[in-house]
Amino acid sequence: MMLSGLIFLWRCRPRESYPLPMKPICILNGPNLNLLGQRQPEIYGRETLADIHARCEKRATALGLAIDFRQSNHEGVLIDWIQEARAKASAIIINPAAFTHTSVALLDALTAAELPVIEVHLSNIHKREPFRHHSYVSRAATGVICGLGSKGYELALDALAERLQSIAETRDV
Ligand code: CA2
Repeated sequence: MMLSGLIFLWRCRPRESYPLPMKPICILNGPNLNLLGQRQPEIYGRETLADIHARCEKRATALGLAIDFRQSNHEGVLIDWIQEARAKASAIIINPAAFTHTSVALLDALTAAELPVIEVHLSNIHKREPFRHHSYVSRAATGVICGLGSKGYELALDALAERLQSIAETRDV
């Protein structure tokens, strides 16, 4: 087919069926979450972080999204990854673990990222010790999911898929 024919077909394509390639969703996990499945199963369940990663990959693929799944025990590393996400990701899902309750630095990094952010906790932090009831990170979060175990990560992906779709549509009109 002539080049002009191809250009004509490209210009006539229905917009909805050719979504723009989207940047990945950055999924960050904080300190000690690498120990999941090994201790405290009564609180955090029996799944390992690798199991949760696999569930997220599966859900993201079904939703037509890409993910970048990471874990660190170091606050500064998480902050570097959030700063990197500002340019390289379309949204952030974060389980900040214990930094949830201590870190203004993570809050500042998430605020500066100017991306949709979903905060996820495996356990219901409001049903636990009083020091876990407050989250610094929530001030920067679009939404917060807690108490639903690893299902919370999948629900966060569902919510972001819808949100990113509507952001893309608004930009298209
Ligand atoms: O419920 C959550 O997802 C938490 O973010 C988990 C954090 C906790 O500090 C937050 O208050 C709530 C703890 C993650 C540590 O996970 C472990 C897993 C197995 C063994 C020890 C720790």
